[in-house]
Amino acid sequence: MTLPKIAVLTGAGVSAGSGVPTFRDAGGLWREFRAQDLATPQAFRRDPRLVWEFYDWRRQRIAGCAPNPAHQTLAEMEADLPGFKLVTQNVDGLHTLAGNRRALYLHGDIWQVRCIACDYRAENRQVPLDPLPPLCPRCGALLRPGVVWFGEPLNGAILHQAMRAFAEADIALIVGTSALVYPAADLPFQTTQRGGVLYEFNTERTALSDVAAAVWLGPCETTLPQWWADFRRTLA
Ligand code: BJW
Ligand code: ZN
Repeated sequence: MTLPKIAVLTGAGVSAGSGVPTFRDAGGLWREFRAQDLATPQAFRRDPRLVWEFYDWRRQRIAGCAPNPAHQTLAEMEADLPGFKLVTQNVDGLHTLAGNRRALYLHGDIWQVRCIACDYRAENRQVPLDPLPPLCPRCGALLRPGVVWFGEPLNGAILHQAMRAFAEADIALIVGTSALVYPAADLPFQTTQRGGVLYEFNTERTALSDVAAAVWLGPCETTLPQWWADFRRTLA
Protein backbone atom coordinates (compact mmCIF):
# COMPACT_ATOMS: atom_id res chain seq x y z
CA MET A 1 0.00 0.00 0.00
CA THR A 2 1.31 3.49 -0.83
CA LEU A 3 1.32 5.67 2.24
CA PRO A 4 -0.41 9.04 1.80
CA LYS A 5 1.63 12.23 1.82
CA ILE A 6 0.41 14.34 4.72
CA ALA A 7 1.23 18.02 5.30
CA VAL A 8 0.20 19.73 8.53
CA LEU A 9 -0.18 23.44 9.29
CA THR A 10 -0.39 24.27 12.97
CA GLY A 11 -1.20 27.51 14.76
CA ALA A 12 -1.48 28.81 18.29
CA GLY A 13 -4.41 26.47 19.08
CA VAL A 14 -2.11 23.43 19.03
CA SER A 15 -0.23 24.89 22.01
CA ALA A 16 -3.33 26.23 23.82
CA GLY A 17 -3.70 22.93 25.68
CA SER A 18 -0.12 23.39 26.93
CA GLY A 19 -0.99 26.79 28.41
CA VAL A 20 0.52 29.01 25.68
CA PRO A 21 -1.80 31.97 24.92
CA THR A 22 -3.35 32.19 21.44
CA PHE A 23 -3.72 35.47 19.51
CA ARG A 24 -7.27 36.04 18.32
CA ASP A 25 -9.78 33.86 20.16
CA ALA A 26 -11.15 34.50 23.68
CA GLY A 27 -8.23 35.26 25.99
CA GLY A 28 -5.90 35.68 22.97
CA LEU A 29 -3.01 38.16 23.05
CA TRP A 30 -4.42 40.42 20.31
CA ARG A 31 -7.63 40.82 22.36
CA GLU A 32 -5.63 42.47 25.13
CA PHE A 33 -2.71 44.07 23.27
CA ARG A 34 -2.52 45.81 19.88
CA ALA A 35 -0.41 43.83 17.39
CA GLN A 36 0.80 47.06 15.78
CA ASP A 37 2.29 48.19 19.15
CA LEU A 38 4.17 44.94 19.76
CA ALA A 39 4.66 42.82 16.64
CA THR A 40 5.85 45.16 13.90
CA PRO A 41 9.31 46.54 13.01
CA GLN A 42 7.90 50.06 13.52
CA ALA A 43 6.86 49.20 17.08
CA PHE A 44 10.37 47.89 17.83
CA ARG A 45 12.00 51.04 16.43
CA ARG A 46 9.63 53.21 18.48
CA ASP A 47 9.91 51.38 21.80
CA PRO A 48 12.28 48.37 21.88
CA ARG A 49 11.95 48.02 25.64
CA LEU A 50 8.15 47.68 25.49
CA VAL A 51 8.39 45.09 22.72
CA TRP A 52 11.05 43.16 24.63
CA GLU A 53 8.94 43.23 27.82
CA PHE A 54 6.15 41.55 25.87
CA TYR A 55 8.49 38.87 24.47
CA ASP A 56 10.29 38.39 27.79
CA TRP A 57 6.91 37.78 29.48
CA ARG A 58 5.91 35.28 26.79
CA ARG A 59 9.28 33.49 26.97
CA GLN A 60 8.80 33.08 30.73
CA ARG A 61 5.31 31.71 30.18
CA ILE A 62 6.40 29.30 27.40
CA ALA A 63 9.41 28.10 29.44
CA GLY A 64 6.93 26.56 31.89
CA CYS A 65 4.92 24.77 29.16
CA ALA A 66 5.34 21.21 27.92
CA PRO A 67 4.13 19.56 24.69
CA ASN A 68 0.59 18.15 24.85
CA PRO A 69 -0.93 15.05 23.14
CA ALA A 70 -1.48 17.00 19.89
CA HIS A 71 2.24 17.82 19.64
CA GLN A 72 3.08 14.22 20.58
CA THR A 73 0.77 12.86 17.87
CA LEU A 74 2.49 15.02 15.24
CA ALA A 75 5.88 13.71 16.38
CA GLU A 76 4.58 10.13 16.04
CA MET A 77 3.26 10.90 12.57
CA GLU A 78 6.66 12.23 11.47
CA ALA A 79 8.32 9.06 12.77
CA ASP A 80 5.78 6.75 11.07
CA LEU A 81 5.11 8.42 7.69
CA PRO A 82 7.98 9.05 5.25
CA GLY A 83 5.97 11.68 3.32
CA PHE A 84 5.06 13.69 6.41
CA LYS A 85 5.74 17.46 6.61
CA LEU A 86 4.99 19.71 9.56
CA VAL A 87 4.73 23.47 9.05
CA THR A 88 4.02 25.67 12.04
CA GLN A 89 3.24 29.33 12.57
CA ASN A 90 4.17 28.95 16.24
CA VAL A 91 7.38 30.34 17.66
CA ASP A 92 7.26 28.41 20.96
CA GLY A 93 9.44 25.44 19.89
CA LEU A 94 7.06 22.87 21.42
CA HIS A 95 6.98 20.77 18.22
CA THR A 96 10.75 20.31 18.46
CA LEU A 97 10.47 19.53 22.16
CA ALA A 98 7.84 16.88 21.33
CA GLY A 99 10.28 15.19 18.94
CA ASN A 100 9.61 16.61 15.45
CA ARG A 101 13.02 16.88 13.80
CA ARG A 102 11.98 18.52 10.53
CA ALA A 103 9.35 21.10 11.57
CA LEU A 104 9.36 24.26 9.44
CA TYR A 105 8.99 27.33 11.65
CA LEU A 106 7.34 29.90 9.33
CA HIS A 107 7.24 32.76 11.85
CA GLY A 108 10.62 32.11 13.47
CA ASP A 109 11.64 31.09 16.95
CA ILE A 110 11.09 33.01 20.20
CA TRP A 111 14.28 31.38 21.58
CA GLN A 112 16.46 32.99 18.89
CA VAL A 113 17.85 36.53 19.09
CA ARG A 114 19.54 38.50 16.37
CA CYS A 115 21.38 41.79 16.15
CA ILE A 116 19.76 44.74 14.35
CA ALA A 117 23.19 46.04 13.23
CA CYS A 118 25.49 43.09 12.49
CA ASP A 119 24.96 39.45 11.47
CA TYR A 120 25.08 38.05 15.04
CA ARG A 121 22.32 35.56 15.78
CA ALA A 122 22.12 32.95 18.52
CA GLU A 123 19.89 30.76 20.59
CA ASN A 124 19.10 32.45 23.89
CA ARG A 125 17.05 30.65 26.58
CA GLN A 126 17.65 33.05 29.46
CA VAL A 127 14.42 33.78 31.38
CA PRO A 128 13.95 36.48 32.42
CA LEU A 129 16.32 38.32 30.13
CA ASP A 130 18.95 40.48 31.81
CA PRO A 131 19.63 43.18 30.66
CA LEU A 132 16.35 44.12 29.02
CA PRO A 133 16.50 44.98 26.17
CA PRO A 134 19.39 42.58 25.47
CA LEU A 135 22.48 43.87 23.64
CA CYS A 136 24.67 42.30 20.97
CA PRO A 137 27.82 40.72 22.52
CA ARG A 138 29.67 41.44 19.27
CA CYS A 139 28.85 45.09 18.50
CA GLY A 140 26.74 46.39 21.42
CA ALA A 141 23.67 47.24 19.30
CA LEU A 142 20.16 46.07 20.23
CA LEU A 143 19.21 42.44 19.82
CA ARG A 144 15.69 41.63 18.57
CA PRO A 145 13.58 38.49 18.87
CA GLY A 146 14.09 36.00 16.01
CA VAL A 147 10.43 36.08 15.00
CA VAL A 148 8.60 37.38 11.92
CA TRP A 149 6.57 40.51 12.56
CA PHE A 150 3.73 41.91 10.45
CA GLY A 151 5.07 43.55 7.30
CA GLU A 152 8.26 41.44 7.33
CA PRO A 153 8.98 38.78 4.73
CA LEU A 154 9.11 35.15 5.82
CA ASN A 155 12.34 33.20 5.26
CA GLY A 156 12.17 32.45 1.53
CA ALA A 157 13.69 28.94 1.72
CA ILE A 158 11.34 27.86 4.53
CA LEU A 159 8.29 29.27 2.75
CA HIS A 160 9.32 27.53 -0.47
CA GLN A 161 9.64 24.16 1.31
CA ALA A 162 6.27 24.71 3.00
CA MET A 163 4.54 25.50 -0.30
CA ARG A 164 6.05 22.43 -1.89
CA ALA A 165 4.95 20.22 1.01
CA PHE A 166 1.34 21.39 0.67
CA ALA A 167 1.38 21.20 -3.12
CA GLU A 168 2.55 17.57 -2.95
CA ALA A 169 0.25 16.50 -0.12
CA ASP A 170 -2.66 14.08 -0.57
CA ILE A 171 -4.03 15.21 2.79
CA ALA A 172 -3.52 18.53 4.57
CA LEU A 173 -4.32 18.81 8.27
CA ILE A 174 -5.06 22.33 9.50
CA VAL A 175 -4.71 22.34 13.26
CA GLY A 176 -5.50 25.16 15.70
CA THR A 177 -5.16 28.14 13.41
CA SER A 178 -7.62 30.90 12.55
CA ALA A 179 -5.99 30.87 9.07
CA LEU A 180 -6.16 34.65 8.87
CA VAL A 181 -2.46 35.46 8.51
CA TYR A 182 -0.76 35.31 5.09
CA PRO A 183 1.11 33.76 3.43
CA ALA A 184 0.52 30.81 5.82
CA ALA A 185 -3.23 30.92 5.18
CA ASP A 186 -2.61 30.25 1.47
CA LEU A 187 -0.85 26.93 2.08
CA PRO A 188 -4.01 24.76 2.37
CA PHE A 189 -5.09 25.95 -1.11
CA GLN A 190 -1.87 24.57 -2.57
CA THR A 191 -3.26 21.16 -1.60
CA THR A 192 -6.89 21.62 -2.69
CA GLN A 193 -5.90 23.18 -6.04
CA ARG A 194 -4.08 19.94 -6.88
CA GLY A 195 -6.90 17.63 -5.81
CA GLY A 196 -5.81 16.90 -2.23
CA VAL A 197 -8.17 17.08 0.75
CA LEU A 198 -8.19 19.24 3.87
CA TYR A 199 -9.11 18.08 7.35
CA GLU A 200 -9.49 20.75 10.00
CA PHE A 201 -9.05 20.45 13.78
CA ASN A 202 -10.21 23.49 15.75
CA THR A 203 -12.43 24.41 18.67
CA GLU A 204 -14.38 26.74 16.32
CA ARG A 205 -15.25 26.90 12.65
CA THR A 206 -12.92 29.13 10.58
CA ALA A 207 -12.81 30.59 7.07
CA LEU A 208 -11.33 27.25 5.95
CA SER A 209 -14.11 25.06 7.37
CA ASP A 210 -16.24 25.27 4.22
CA VAL A 211 -13.28 24.22 2.08
CA ALA A 212 -12.39 21.29 4.37
CA ALA A 213 -13.61 17.77 3.57
CA ALA A 214 -14.17 17.27 7.32
CA VAL A 215 -13.91 19.37 10.47
CA TRP A 216 -13.16 17.94 13.92
CA LEU A 217 -14.60 20.51 16.33
CA GLY A 218 -13.01 20.35 19.78
CA PRO A 219 -9.61 20.66 21.47
CA CYS A 220 -7.02 19.21 19.11
CA GLU A 221 -5.16 17.67 22.05
CA THR A 222 -8.13 15.26 22.14
CA THR A 223 -9.37 15.12 18.53
CA LEU A 224 -6.02 14.78 16.77
CA PRO A 225 -4.76 11.72 18.73
CA GLN A 226 -8.18 10.07 18.16
CA TRP A 227 -8.11 10.81 14.43
CA TRP A 228 -4.54 9.49 14.11
CA ALA A 229 -5.36 6.27 16.00
CA ASP A 230 -8.31 5.65 13.64
CA PHE A 231 -6.43 6.70 10.49
CA ARG A 232 -3.38 4.58 11.33
CA ARG A 233 -5.62 1.49 11.53
CA THR A 234 -6.71 2.12 7.92
CA LEU A 235 -3.03 2.04 6.85
CA ALA A 236 -2.27 -1.30 8.48
C1 BJW B 1 -7.85 25.58 19.19
C2 BJW B 1 -7.63 25.29 20.52
C3 BJW B 1 -7.46 23.94 20.82
C4 BJW B 1 -7.81 27.39 20.41
N1 BJW B 1 -7.53 23.03 19.83
N2 BJW B 1 -7.92 24.66 18.24
C5 BJW B 1 -3.97 40.69 2.82
C6 BJW B 1 -3.63 39.59 2.06
C7 BJW B 1 -2.40 38.97 2.23
C8 BJW B 1 -1.50 39.42 3.17
C9 BJW B 1 -1.84 40.53 3.91
C10 BJW B 1 -3.04 41.16 3.72
N3 BJW B 1 -3.09 42.21 4.58
C11 BJW B 1 -1.94 42.23 5.30
C12 BJW B 1 -1.18 41.21 4.91
C13 BJW B 1 0.12 40.84 5.44
C14 BJW B 1 0.11 40.22 6.82
C15 BJW B 1 -1.21 39.51 7.12
O1 BJW B 1 -1.44 38.37 6.84
N4 BJW B 1 -2.13 40.20 7.79
C16 BJW B 1 -3.45 39.62 8.10
C17 BJW B 1 -3.78 39.90 9.56
C18 BJW B 1 -4.45 40.10 7.12
N5 BJW B 1 1.17 39.24 6.79
C19 BJW B 1 2.43 39.58 7.01
O2 BJW B 1 2.76 40.73 7.26
C20 BJW B 1 3.47 38.49 6.88
N6 BJW B 1 4.49 38.93 6.03
C21 BJW B 1 4.28 39.23 4.74
O3 BJW B 1 3.19 39.09 4.21
O4 BJW B 1 5.39 39.68 4.11
C22 BJW B 1 5.25 40.19 2.76
C23 BJW B 1 6.51 40.94 2.45
C24 BJW B 1 7.23 40.60 1.32
C25 BJW B 1 8.40 41.33 0.99
C26 BJW B 1 8.83 42.36 1.84
C27 BJW B 1 8.12 42.68 2.98
C28 BJW B 1 6.96 41.97 3.28
C29 BJW B 1 4.10 38.21 8.24
C30 BJW B 1 3.13 37.65 9.22
C31 BJW B 1 3.81 37.48 10.56
C32 BJW B 1 2.81 37.07 11.66
N7 BJW B 1 3.43 37.22 12.91
C33 BJW B 1 2.74 36.73 14.10
C34 BJW B 1 3.64 37.06 15.31
C35 BJW B 1 4.83 36.10 15.34
C36 BJW B 1 5.73 36.35 16.47
C37 BJW B 1 5.05 36.21 17.79
O5 BJW B 1 4.58 35.11 18.17
O6 BJW B 1 4.98 37.22 18.49
O7 BJW B 1 2.50 35.34 14.01
S1 BJW B 1 1.10 37.42 14.32
C38 BJW B 1 0.39 35.93 14.96
O8 BJW B 1 -0.60 35.41 14.03
C39 BJW B 1 1.54 34.92 14.98
C40 BJW B 1 0.83 33.68 14.54
O9 BJW B 1 1.77 32.73 14.08
C41 BJW B 1 -0.12 34.17 13.50
C42 BJW B 1 -1.26 33.24 13.22
O10 BJW B 1 -2.10 33.09 14.33
P1 BJW B 1 -2.75 31.67 14.64
O11 BJW B 1 -1.69 30.70 14.97
O12 BJW B 1 -3.72 31.30 13.61
O13 BJW B 1 -3.48 31.99 16.04
P2 BJW B 1 -4.96 32.58 16.30
O14 BJW B 1 -4.99 33.02 17.72
O15 BJW B 1 -5.37 33.54 15.27
O16 BJW B 1 -5.89 31.30 16.13
C43 BJW B 1 -5.87 30.25 17.08
C44 BJW B 1 -6.90 29.23 16.62
O17 BJW B 1 -6.82 28.10 17.46
C45 BJW B 1 -8.35 29.73 16.70
O18 BJW B 1 -9.00 29.43 15.46
C46 BJW B 1 -8.98 28.93 17.85
O19 BJW B 1 -10.34 28.65 17.63
C47 BJW B 1 -8.12 27.70 17.83
N8 BJW B 1 -7.97 27.00 19.10
N9 BJW B 1 -7.64 26.50 21.24
C48 BJW B 1 -7.78 23.46 18.56
N10 BJW B 1 -7.25 23.57 22.10
ZN1 ZN C 1 25.76 43.13 16.57
